[in-house]
Amino acid sequence: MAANRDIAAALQLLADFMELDGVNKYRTIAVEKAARRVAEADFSLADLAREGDLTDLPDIGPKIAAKITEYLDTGRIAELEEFRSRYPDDLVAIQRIQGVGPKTARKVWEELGVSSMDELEAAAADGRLAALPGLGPKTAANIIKAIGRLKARGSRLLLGEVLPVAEECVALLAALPEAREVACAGSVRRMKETVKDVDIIATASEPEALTGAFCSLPLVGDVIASGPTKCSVRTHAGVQIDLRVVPDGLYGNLLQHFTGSKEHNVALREHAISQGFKVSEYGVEETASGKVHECGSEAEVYDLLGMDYIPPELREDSGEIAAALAGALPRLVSGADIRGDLHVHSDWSDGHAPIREMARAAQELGYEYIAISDHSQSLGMTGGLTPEKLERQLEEVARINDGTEGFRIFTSIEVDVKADATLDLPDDSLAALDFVTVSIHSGFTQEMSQIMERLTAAMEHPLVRAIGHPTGRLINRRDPYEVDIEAIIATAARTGTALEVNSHFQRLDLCDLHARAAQDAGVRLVINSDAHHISDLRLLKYGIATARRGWVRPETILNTLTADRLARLLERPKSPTDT
Ligand code: DGT
Ligand code: CA
Ligand code: ZN
Repeated sequence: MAANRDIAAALQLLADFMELDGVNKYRTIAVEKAARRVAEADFSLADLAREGDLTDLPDIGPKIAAKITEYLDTGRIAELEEFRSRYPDDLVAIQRIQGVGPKTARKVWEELGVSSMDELEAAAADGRLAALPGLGPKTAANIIKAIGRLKARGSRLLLGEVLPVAEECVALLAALPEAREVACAGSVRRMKETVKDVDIIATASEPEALTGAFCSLPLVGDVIASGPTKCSVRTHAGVQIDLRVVPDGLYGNLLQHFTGSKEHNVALREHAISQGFKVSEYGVEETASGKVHECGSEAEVYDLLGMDYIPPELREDSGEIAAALAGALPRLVSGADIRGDLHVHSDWSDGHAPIREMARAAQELGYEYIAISDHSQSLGMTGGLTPEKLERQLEEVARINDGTEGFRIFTSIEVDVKADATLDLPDDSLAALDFVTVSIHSGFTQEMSQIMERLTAAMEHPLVRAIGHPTGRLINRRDPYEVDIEAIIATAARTGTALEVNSHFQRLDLCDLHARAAQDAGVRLVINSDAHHISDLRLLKYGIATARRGWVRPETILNTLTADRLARLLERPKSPTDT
C-alpha cells in the first residue's frame, strides 16, 4: 500500500510539472499545499481513503482527492503521466534550482537540449548558458554555485521538521509498561541544524515488547528492518527512525556512543588511550588490567575519564574535551535563563495574532516581556508599519501595558535597511521605541560591498539595538547574502549592537559557529523566535540549542536580563560595554 510519502511525492511532482508548464498558479499552489498536507499527516492516507473521506482533510478538495484515489488504485496519476510524456523528469529538479525557475528551465531544454543536472552544469561551465538571451555570466555562475550546494546537501532534513516526530516517538515508547529508559541519541540529541535520521536508545524489561510496539506505531509508514532488540522504520513523512534496545548496565556507554558525534567519539577514544583506557560501546576498559567498567549513565563514562560531563550540543570535537578535562566548560544558556522574546510579530503586520494574545501566550510561557516588532512600511505585502500606523500601535501597546501586571511589552520594530542603506522609517519614529531591530528583506542579491554597507550603516546608527537574522540564509533553500561575517561581528562589537540568533528552524541565523565567534568578540546576542503565530513562540528552543552549540553563556544573551534591567539598559544610549 502506498505510503503518504509516495502520494506526497507524486502530488509534488505534479505541482512541479504544472509550474514548469505554466498552468494557472492557483491550481499549482493548491496541489502543492495538498502535497505538504499529505507529507505531514501522521496517519495513513491509504487507510483514510478506504475507511473515510479524504476531503475531511484541510487542503484536500474533491479534485485532489480524486487524484489521490487514482494514485492509490492504479499507482499513477494520468495528468502527471501526460506531463512526463512531454518533458524530461529532471527538468523539474532544474527549475527548482535557486536562480533558475520554470522559464529558464524550459529555455535551456528547448535551446540547448539540457535535460539533466549534469548537462546544466556543463552548459553553465562552458559558456553556452551565458550566451542565451536573457541569461548571462552571472546567472551561469550562480547556477554552478547552486548545483554545488545541492550536491553537498544530500537529503538532510531540518531539525525542526524531525524533532517533534522524534519527541513524540520517545514519549510513546516511554509510556509503555515494559520501557525503562528511552532517549534520543545522534544528531537530534546534539540539536544539529540538519539531521539524516533519528536514533533512539532504550532499556526495557522486555525488549521485544518495545520493538514490537515501535514497529506498529501509527506514525510508521514502513518497517525497514526489525529484530528483537533493534529495528528501523520510516514514518509516513519519510523520516527514518532507528530504535536500539540495550542492556541496562550498558545504557550509559551506548547512549554516549550513539549520541556521537563520530568526531567527538574519535577524539574521546584517543584521549582515553593516552590515559590507559579503551572506550567503546561495550564499556570502558582499563587496558592494563582488562577490567571493564559498564556504565549505567553517561556521566559515569566522562567521570571515569577524568573529565566533566559534556552536554550533547558540544560534542563536535571543537575543544570540548580539553575544556572538560580542565573543568572549563562554559555554563550554557538554557530555556530557564530566558526571560523574554525581543522579536515577535502581531497582526499589525504579517503576524496572525493580536498583540494582546501574543503577550498573554508569552506570559503563559513564563516570560517577563516581549517586544512587538512588526515589519516596516517598505514591506508592503506584509502590511508593514508607516510612521502613523506605528504611532497608533504604540498607543495600543501602552493600553495593554497599563492593564497588565507582572509583564511588559517593549515597543519595537523590525525595520528594513533598504537597498540604498537607509532605514525604512525616520529617526523620530525610531526614537520613540524601546528596541529597534534592523533586518534585510530586499536586495538579497547585491554584492558584498553593498550588503555590508547596509549592515554597517544600520549598526552604526545610534538607535539600532540589534540586527535580525544577520546572514539571511534559509537552510537548504537559500544561501546567506554576500556577507563578511567577521566584519559584522567586529562592527557589532565596536558599536554595541546585538546580533540575533533567529530561532526559526529554517533560519538559525546566526548559526552555532557564528554565535560562538560573536561571543568571543564580546558581542551581545539576542535569541528571538521571530514568531508570526502564537505557537511560534516555542521555536525559541531551536535558537537556544544553536546558542548552546556555540558555547554561549547566559551573560552573553540580552534576553536573559530581567525586564527591569533590560529597561534600564535601553534607557541609556547603546555602547560596547553595556551590561
Ligand atoms: P546524522 O544522522 O548524519 O544526522 O548524524 P549522527 O551523528 O546521528 O550519525 P549517525 O546516525 O550515522 O550515527 C549515530 C552516532 O553513532 C554517531 O553520532 C556516532 C556513532 N557512530 C556511528 N558511526 C560511527 C563510527 O564509525 N565511529 C564512531 N566512533 N562512532 C560512530
Ligand atoms: Ca543519526
Ligand atoms: Zn524578519
